[in-house]
Amino acid sequence: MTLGRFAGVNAGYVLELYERYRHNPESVDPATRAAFEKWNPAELEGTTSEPASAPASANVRAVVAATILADSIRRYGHLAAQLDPLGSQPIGDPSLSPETYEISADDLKQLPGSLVGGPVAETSATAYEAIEKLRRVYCSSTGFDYSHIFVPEERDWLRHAAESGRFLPPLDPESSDALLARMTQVEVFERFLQRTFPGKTRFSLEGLDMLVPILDEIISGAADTGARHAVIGMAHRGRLNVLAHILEKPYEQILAEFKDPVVAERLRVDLGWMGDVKYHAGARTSTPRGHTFVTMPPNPSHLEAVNPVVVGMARAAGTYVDEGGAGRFRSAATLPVLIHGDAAFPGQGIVAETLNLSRLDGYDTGGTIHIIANNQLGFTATPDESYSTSYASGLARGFKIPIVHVNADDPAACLEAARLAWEYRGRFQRDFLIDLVGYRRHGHNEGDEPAFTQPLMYKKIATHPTVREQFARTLIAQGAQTPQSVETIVKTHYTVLELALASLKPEEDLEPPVAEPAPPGAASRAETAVPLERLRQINEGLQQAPPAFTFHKKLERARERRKSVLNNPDERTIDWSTAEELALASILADGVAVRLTGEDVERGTFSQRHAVFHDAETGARFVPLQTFPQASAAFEIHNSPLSEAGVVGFEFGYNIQEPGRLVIWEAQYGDFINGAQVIIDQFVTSGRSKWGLQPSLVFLLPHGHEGQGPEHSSARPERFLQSAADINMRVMNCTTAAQYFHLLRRQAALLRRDPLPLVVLTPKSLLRHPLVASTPKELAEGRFRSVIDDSDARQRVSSVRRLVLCSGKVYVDLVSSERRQVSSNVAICRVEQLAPFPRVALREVLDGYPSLEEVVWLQEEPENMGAWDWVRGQLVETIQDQFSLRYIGRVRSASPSEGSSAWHQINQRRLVDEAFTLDSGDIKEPTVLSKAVQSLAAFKR
Ligand SMILES: Cc1ncc(C[n+]2csc(CCOP(=O)(O)OP(=O)(O)O)c2C)c(N)n1
Repeated sequence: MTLGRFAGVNAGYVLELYERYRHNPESVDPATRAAFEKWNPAELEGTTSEPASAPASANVRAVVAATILADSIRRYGHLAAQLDPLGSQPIGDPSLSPETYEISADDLKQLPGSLVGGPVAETSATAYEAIEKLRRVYCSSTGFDYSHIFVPEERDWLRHAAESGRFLPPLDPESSDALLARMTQVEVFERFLQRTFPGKTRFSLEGLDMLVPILDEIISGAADTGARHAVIGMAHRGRLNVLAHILEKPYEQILAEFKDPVVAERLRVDLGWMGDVKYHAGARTSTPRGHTFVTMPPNPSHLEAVNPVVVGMARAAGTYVDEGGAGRFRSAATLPVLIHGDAAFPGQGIVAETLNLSRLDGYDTGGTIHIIANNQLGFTATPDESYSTSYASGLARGFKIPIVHVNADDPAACLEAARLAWEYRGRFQRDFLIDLVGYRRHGHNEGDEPAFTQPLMYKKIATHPTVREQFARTLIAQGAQTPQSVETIVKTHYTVLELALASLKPEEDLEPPVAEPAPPGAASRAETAVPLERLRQINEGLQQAPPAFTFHKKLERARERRKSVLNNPDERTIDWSTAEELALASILADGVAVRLTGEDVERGTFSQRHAVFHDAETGARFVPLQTFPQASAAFEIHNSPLSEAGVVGFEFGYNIQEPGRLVIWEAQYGDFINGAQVIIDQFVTSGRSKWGLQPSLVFLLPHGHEGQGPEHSSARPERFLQSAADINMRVMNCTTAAQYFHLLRRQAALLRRDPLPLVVLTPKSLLRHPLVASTPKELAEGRFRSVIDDSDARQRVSSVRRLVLCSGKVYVDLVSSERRQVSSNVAICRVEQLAPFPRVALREVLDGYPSLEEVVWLQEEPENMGAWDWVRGQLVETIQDQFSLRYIGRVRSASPSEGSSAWHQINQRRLVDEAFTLDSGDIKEPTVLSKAVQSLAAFKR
C-alpha cells in the first residue's frame, strides 16, 4: 500500500505539515518528524512508483489516517450523535471509524495529540486521546453540522466554539435550580391545561420542553449584545407555553380564552371583528426582559407563512429613516427568531423564500435564529414521508447557515446550542439554526390518537420520563435536590395556576384586540394637492445629479424633458411615472419615509420609472429620491428577489411594525400576486378582522387586457373584491396620472388616521398614453376623485339614456372610439375606486342625468372575473329600481383572457360597439352577453 491512496481529502494538510518540517524540522512533533525523515512526498500525489521504506511509510500512513479521521469526525460526527431522546440509533458513517483507514487504537496512541489540532489537541498527549475528545464533542447529544460554511473565519470560529466547549453552561447549583424551576413551570402549565380542559386543543409543547429555556437563553444573550427588540414567529406547537412564559401573557388571559365566553358588547362585529383561535394569537411584553422587548405577531394556520412577516418586522424595527437618504439599518437592534415544525420547514416553499432574503441588501436583518421544534412527526407523517434531505434542516445548508442538531432531553447541550446561536449571530450577523430533536408526548392535538399511526413510538413515549424528571433525578443523584424539594417545586407551580383559575372572571379577563375605526369621512378629508411652486422646487431638486454623472443617452433626453414638465400649468405634460415620482418626493418632503420594492422596481418593468440611474461609464448609482434637498425622510428602494409570497410577507411585516412609513410593493405583472395568495388572504385582507392589525401596505399591480395572453392581463381584482368588507382595504383602478398622484399622497396622509391596505391596478401600455397624462394644475389643485363623471356629456345631459360605468384602461378604449362622437345618448363614467364602493358619489352622478334609463357596467374582464360580481350588488342597492342594469364584458371564462392578440382585438372592439349600441330589446333585466356569445360562437365556427 502506498500513501497515494490518501491523496485528496487531507493530502493538503500532510503536505503543509511536511513543508513546515522541511523549513524547520523542530516545528513538528517528534513522531511526525520521524515519519517525514524518510518519506518522499511525491508518493502522496501518486507520482512515484518507488515505494518508501516500509517503517517510514507505515508511520506516515498513520499520520495521514489520523488527520483524515479527525477531519471526518468534524464533518460527519453528527451522523453518529445520539439526537433522538427516544433512543433510535443514529445512522453513523464508516468515515468515523479508524478501521476504515486501517489504523488501530495503538497506532493512534503512537501519534501526538497535536496532529488532531484545535482545542482538544492542547489537552491531549496522544492522537488517540484527542480523537476520543473529538468524538465526545461531535458524536454525543449534539450534532455540529457546519462543514458547508464556506467562509473560513466562520468555520474556524464554529469549530473552536464546539471543541472548546466554552458555550456549555456551567450548571452550578444556582443555575441548575433555576433551570429545574423553569422546566417545571413549562411542564406543569401543559399538565394543568390538560387536567382542567381535557381534550381541548392546545398543541402541547411536551417532548420539546427545552424550547422555553432555549428562548430564555437566546433573548437574554441577544439583549447583552445590544438587541432592543426580539420578534418571535412560531406556529401552533407550544405556542401557548411560549406566550405564557416568554411573552408573559397573563395566565388569566389564556385561561379566559379556554373558557371562551361570549361577551356581546366586546364582539364588535360592527368593526368587522371576528377574532381567531387562541393558538394563533400574538402578544408583546409590556416591560422589557432585560433591555429587550419581545413581540410575537399573530399567525394563521398556514404553517411557516409568518416567517417573512417576522423578518420584515425585524428589518423595519432596525431601520432608521428620519432623514433623507437611503435609510440606515442597524443589524444588532432587533433579533428575529423563527420556530419551525420539522415537517413544515422542508415542506413549505415560503421557508426557502425567506431564507433567500437573509443576505440580500434590502432584506438582511443581521441574522435570524431558527429553531426547528423537531418532534419527528408531522401530524401523522414520518420523516421518510416528509423530506428528501437527510435532516429536517437540510434546506439551510444551501444557505450557508450553521446547524446544530441537539437532543431535547439534554438540557446542557440545548443551552449550549442556544448560546452558540446568539454568539454566532452577534459576531457574524448571519442566520443560525438549532434543530431541537425531541418527541410529541400526545397526538397532533389533544383530541387525536397517535397510536393509530405510530404505535411503536407511542409505546416508548408512554414510559419515557419527561426532561424535567430526568434532570431532577440527576440533581437528586448529585445531592443538589431531594425528591421532596422537587415535588415542592411542582406543587408551587400548580398553585399559581390554580389561583389564577379560581379568581378568573372570563368575561372581564378576555380582551379581544379591536382596531379602532377611523372617524367618519377620514379618507375624504385628506389634503393631497401640492402648490405648483413647491412642486417646481422639488422637481428641480430631483434634477440635481452628482457632478460628472454620465447618464445613458436615452435617459438623458428624458431627463431634459422632465426639467420643463411643470412649466405650463395647463399642458398635459405629467405622465404616470412623473406623477409617481413627484408624489413620492412630496411625501418624503412631508417627512413620511417610503419603501418601494418588487421585481425590477428600480427601473420599472416597463422601463418607465428609472428611480435609480446607473452611470454609463462607471456603473455608479444615483437615486434622485434619496438625494433631493427637500427630503426629510428616507427612501428605500430595492429590486426584490424573484419571489411573491416571501417578499409580500416581508413587506407586510415591515408595514405593521412601522405603520408610519409608506410601504409599497409592486408586482412585475398583476397576475403574479396570486403567488402571494396566502399572505393576501391570511394577513392582508383578514388581519384586522382576526387580530386587530391595521396594515396599510400598498400593492401596485399592472393590469389590463392588451392582447398579451392569459398571464399578463389580470391582477385578479375579483379576488380582492371578494374579500373587501368596507373596513379592510381600498381597491383602485384609476385612469389618470393626477389620480395616481393624489391616491399615493392620500395613502400617506391616512397612514395614521385611517390605515387600510391599498390595491392599485396600474397601467402598462397606458403609462405614456396622452389620455392618461395630466396637467400640473391637476396636481397642484385637485384631489382624488372616487368617481369621475363624463365632462363631455355635461352639455347634453338630457339626451343621455345610457350611463356606462367602467373602471381603468377600458375607459380609454371607449373614449378613443369614433362611435363616441356620434353617441349623444351615452355617457361614460369612471369608477376609480372600486372598494369601498363610492355609492354617494355615484348617486350624485346618476342624479345629474334626467333622461337616464339604463346603467351599464362595462368591463374587459370575463364576466366571472373583474369587478362585476362585486359591483353588481353595490349597483343594485345604489340604483334601486330606478334604472335597469346591464352587463357588458367578456363571457364567463376559465382563463382571464384570450391567448391571441387578434382574438383580443375582436372582443375588445365588440365591447366598445356594444357600449354605444342601445339595444331596442328588453333592457329591464340584467342580460347575459348574447352578442358576445354570438361572436364567440362565430369565432369557433
Ligand atoms: C400550509 C399548511 N398545510 C397544512 C396544514 C395542516 N397541518 C397542521 S399541523 C400539520 C403538521 C405539521 O407538522 P410539523 O411541521 O412537524 O409541526 P408539528 O405539528 O409536528 O409541531 C399539518 C399538516 C397547515 N396547518 N398548514
